[in-house]
Amino acid sequence: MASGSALIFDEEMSDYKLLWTDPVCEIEVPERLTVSYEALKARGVAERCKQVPVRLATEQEILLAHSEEYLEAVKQTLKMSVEELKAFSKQYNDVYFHQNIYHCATMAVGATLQLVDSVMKREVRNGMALVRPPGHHSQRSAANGFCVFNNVAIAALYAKKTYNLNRVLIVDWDVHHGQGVQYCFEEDPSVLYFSWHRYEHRTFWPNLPESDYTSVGKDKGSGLNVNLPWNKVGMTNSDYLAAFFHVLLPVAYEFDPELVLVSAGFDSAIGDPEGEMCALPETFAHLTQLLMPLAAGKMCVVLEGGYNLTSLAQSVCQTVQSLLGDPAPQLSGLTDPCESALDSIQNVRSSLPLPAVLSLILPLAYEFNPGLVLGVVGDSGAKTHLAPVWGHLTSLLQGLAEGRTLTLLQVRDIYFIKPFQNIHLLAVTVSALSGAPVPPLGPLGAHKPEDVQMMEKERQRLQKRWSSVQEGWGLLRCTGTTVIPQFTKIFYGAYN
Ligand code: Q6P
Ligand code: ZN
Repeated sequence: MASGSALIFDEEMSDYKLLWTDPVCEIEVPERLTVSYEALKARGVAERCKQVPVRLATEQEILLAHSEEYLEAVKQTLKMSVEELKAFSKQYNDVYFHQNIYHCATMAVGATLQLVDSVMKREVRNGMALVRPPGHHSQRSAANGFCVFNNVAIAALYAKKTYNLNRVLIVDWDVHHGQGVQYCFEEDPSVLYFSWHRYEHRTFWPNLPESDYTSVGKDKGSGLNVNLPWNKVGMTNSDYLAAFFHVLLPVAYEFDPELVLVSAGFDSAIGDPEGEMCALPETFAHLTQLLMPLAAGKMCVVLEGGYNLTSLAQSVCQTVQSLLGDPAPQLSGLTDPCESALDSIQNVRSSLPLPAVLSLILPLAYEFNPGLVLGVVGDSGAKTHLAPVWGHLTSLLQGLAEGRTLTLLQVRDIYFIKPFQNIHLLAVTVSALSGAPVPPLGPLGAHKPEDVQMMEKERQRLQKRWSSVQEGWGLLRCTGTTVIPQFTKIFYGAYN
């Protein structure tokens, strides 16, 4: 079984910078990379990772997502004078070029592909690539928003091609919309793209109508592009977790990815001048952990934005520590999301067919903020097909109580009554408790109406006490909502 986390970084990617005055571009500095790496070293995190060398991407790899004309144009920049670089940059929006950026951009793609290879060949379970320039705004024939080549889009195309993958999930938690990634996969049914982003009703950069929740993908890719626009600044831990519980995790579980790629921008963290959001670095430990049960743990995290050097470095450390399996710090004071976040979440939920079950137990548990998680599995939970579900719940609940989880298997007789079922359950639960990857749940079938009704009854019962499952947006309000049947079974056991 794959274990360990890769860390991919090379100081060479800090060898380019803005050469003229430009207030928009001045925040994208070489120190972004060096402070992140230094923080990982200072906390002893870097040395716990498998340090994988970078490489340069081949032209063929870059051409997976870009046109030949564009590649040739970018290549010319290595011979340009400062004046020529300035003029070249002007063709595009919010991006600057430097004689060394072509080299760094090629290395950023190569570093990302090294990470994909390490994870797909099971040399490590997961990992992070610290790269510059970032990628998610870059398009087939255009640089944009500090991005030259689209690292994560190329990684998804490369992974699909090299490892014959049918389902890749891209989670873009950068505070800007990765429109370049959206354009690349809009019609592709094999890539699910999720992005949240500062939008403020289209008044925030890049001011695109297609960044709104109404862009759900086209043709065969319909339903596989998920945009969650934030229409106010100041979003908090609670808002981010609510977005995961009520939007991303349900769709991601239904999609059942074979690989998870994260466009990890930390300009969505507190103190960032671009994002102006309020989520703490510790929240990224939880976001990372909540994605780890997917794809049997195969997760590649790739740096995008993040312009407050303190907040960036702390957030990077939190993310890598979660990848390594460290318990996530407790988040206190979680409540229901703010009005504006709720509105965005409702909007995106009603524009997509959504399964809903995780939306009950996770918000409740996070709001309660327990000091210990006690799981009890009875005989009814011991059915063979439910064992992986317990594994997933066990993993997802490990974000609570700093990972202090205790599971009680209450089966009548573990060896003599249905020994296979019980031992299977035991094996999956123990492996989840020890932080090992859980087997994917596989395709999820349709729900039964009585299960949906039962869930809604539970929510109504619970809403009197818990603000995180209030009427109006809990599970079942949107039409077309489906419930993951395997999870529903567990809730019968859990609440009755
Ligand atoms: C922001 C450009 C915004 C002007 C509004 C991974 C990194 C990024 C780039 C943001 C470019 N100007 N104040 O790309 O998404 O953080
Ligand atoms: Zn950004």
